[in-house]
Amino acid sequence: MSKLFSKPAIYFIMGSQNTPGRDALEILEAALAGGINCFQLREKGADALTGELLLDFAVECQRLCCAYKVPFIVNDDVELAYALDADGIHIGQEDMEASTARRLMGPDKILGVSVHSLEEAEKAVLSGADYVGMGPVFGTQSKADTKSPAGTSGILAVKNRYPGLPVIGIGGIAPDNAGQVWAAGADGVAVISAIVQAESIALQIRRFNESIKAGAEK
Ligand code: TPS
Repeated sequence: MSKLFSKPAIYFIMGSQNTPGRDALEILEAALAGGINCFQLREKGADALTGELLLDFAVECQRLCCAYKVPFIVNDDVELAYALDADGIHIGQEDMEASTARRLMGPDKILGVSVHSLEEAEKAVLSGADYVGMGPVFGTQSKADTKSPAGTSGILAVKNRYPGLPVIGIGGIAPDNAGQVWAAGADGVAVISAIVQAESIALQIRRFNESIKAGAEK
């Protein structure tokens, strides 16, 4: 795989719980066709798929990502990521130790870690993280146990300490505020609701791409 996040990334995150009454695979395909460059499968909460249903859904997501040559990353579930030979795993602070995930997945898989501070980013780097997801930058409805919005200062601090570490901003990011995230030096924006809930996913991703240029001019 080419270097991770070598160009600004529109990193889409979704689970079936984010698309009630709609076809999640159709939404993923629209996002892939629209130009996302990373995907994370995040099945969470009371309605999350489990067992065979989860496996079948995950296989379909992976197949679509593969067709569009977009990395397929699994949130939290190392067993699933390993079974599918996914491209990577994303670990939160309340999940398995990132260093354990690194050991179980091997040296060649992508390891991402959610962080809220420079200290957590330092620990993630020592655990072998390839990138960190930093947030919530803005207020988010998509995560139940989330911390209060931190703005872009954490991204600035982590990029200052680790210029070569890819930092992905997350939490309430939409095309109209993404410019601030790019301006702070983020390598990507990770997004659930602003993509899932968009009337036109293609148009929304185009707007995200336009925000990259707007951010650079700030
Ligand atoms: C790359 N996380 C922090 S805020 C949030 C999530 C899932 C909700 C965003 O939804 N970084 C990465 N992956 C993760 N899973 C997290 C952090 C954890 P919305 O865009 O609707 O505000």
